[in-house]
Amino acid sequence: MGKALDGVRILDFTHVQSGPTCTQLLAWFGADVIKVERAGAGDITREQLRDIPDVDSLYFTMLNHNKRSVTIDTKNPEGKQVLEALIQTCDVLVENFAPGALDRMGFTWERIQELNPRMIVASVKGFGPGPYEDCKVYENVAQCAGGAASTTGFDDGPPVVTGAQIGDSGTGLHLALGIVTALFQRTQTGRGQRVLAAMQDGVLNLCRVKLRDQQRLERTGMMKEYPQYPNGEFGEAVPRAGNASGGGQPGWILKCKGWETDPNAYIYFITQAPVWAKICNVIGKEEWATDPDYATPAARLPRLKDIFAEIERWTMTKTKFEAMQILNKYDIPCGPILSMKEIAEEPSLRKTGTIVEVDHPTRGKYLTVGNPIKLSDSPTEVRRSPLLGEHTDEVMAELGYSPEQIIALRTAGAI
Ligand code: CAO
Repeated sequence: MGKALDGVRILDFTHVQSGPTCTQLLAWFGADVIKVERAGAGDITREQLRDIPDVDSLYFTMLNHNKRSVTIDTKNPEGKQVLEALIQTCDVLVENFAPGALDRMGFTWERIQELNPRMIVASVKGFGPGPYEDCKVYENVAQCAGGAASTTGFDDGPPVVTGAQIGDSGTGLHLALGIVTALFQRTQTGRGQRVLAAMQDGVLNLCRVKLRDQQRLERTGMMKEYPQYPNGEFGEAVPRAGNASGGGQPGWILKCKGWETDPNAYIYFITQAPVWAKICNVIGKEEWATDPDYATPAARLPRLKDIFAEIERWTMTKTKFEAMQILNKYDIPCGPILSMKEIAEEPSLRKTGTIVEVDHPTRGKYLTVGNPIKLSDSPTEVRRSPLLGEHTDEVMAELGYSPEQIIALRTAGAI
């Protein structure tokens, strides 16, 4: 079966996490992704957080599936020529170097346009134009600058970063959408264009509801669904809301049976208004369904702490899975707190290809997260990440270099 991006060639100049997330998705959709790395070293993540000596780390392998790897010294004059040949034969150049690095290599937007006017140049940077545009940025910096950290955690504690890599993987995802959109526009205009996804912007986009709340706060001085209401204090900025759920459907994380020893024996419980009577029945507080102090969402808001404490008395008598089963019967929205171990072992995620076991020549078998976006006409096959420079000769031959020229370039240190 064909793939959605069959025929699209990507010059992948990405490293670490944000850029590689993007190009991996494009590769899963069928693009030919040629990852350019520095000879001898490669993407720095190959050697970061290694669990097996001298073997590509899981950090690298899990972000670089379905790609080919070529090693080129892009600061060597002959290496630059090879890169020019690649620019002329690819549709998209994706990069997430520090600001200015591509220009310093000699590959300005103008130069790339000269070489290939159809080329789409897609970049991840920490910040867009402005006071921080020259800064190098990693995941947690973006989470802090994009509004996630100031709105995450508990009111009486410091800002907290989230385990979800919204700065890196989140921005890679934004960039991938920009690239396919630019490819689509190119079918009309015939021209390439620049695509920029700044990590601060990507995080802020995911924190959209918090900017909504900032304006609500400024208008009304409070937000009733936040745990600060009615007893705590609201300041000038959106506060940290602990585990409260927004959107007017109060929720909280509650202990389940075994919580004393299992750090993940918890459930997320939402007291959705239409099922309030059912919740009262399940937890044995039938009288709350008609008691004016509890019967309506507005009446419940100032009592949420006590209400969740009462519900927790019930959830603590059940495991999170038992509670799920019972609550689902009544359409009460809830979710178990799943550990990574539980997720890794979940058969249904294996079946859908969301968790995939991959074999690697030096590492052996490992688990990865497959393509979370499922296309019915473009199924994803997850193939192992390339070894450093594994496809240099293959790609050079495709570019028209003879075996002798390849040897000469290697001798010159260009590849
Ligand atoms: N041959 C020769 N030189 C190469 C090369 C190659 N194949 N590939 C890269 N280089 C050079 C670059 O040209 C650059 O050289 P100069 O500094 O002389 O211009 C140099 O390698 C280092 O690139 P870098 O500055 O991007 O790398 P770093 O490790 O210092 O910084 C990072 C890493 C991620 C902080 C920075 O790249 C960045 O801010 N990127 C944008 C934001 C981003 O994506 N952050 C998320 C990363 S995932 O957490």
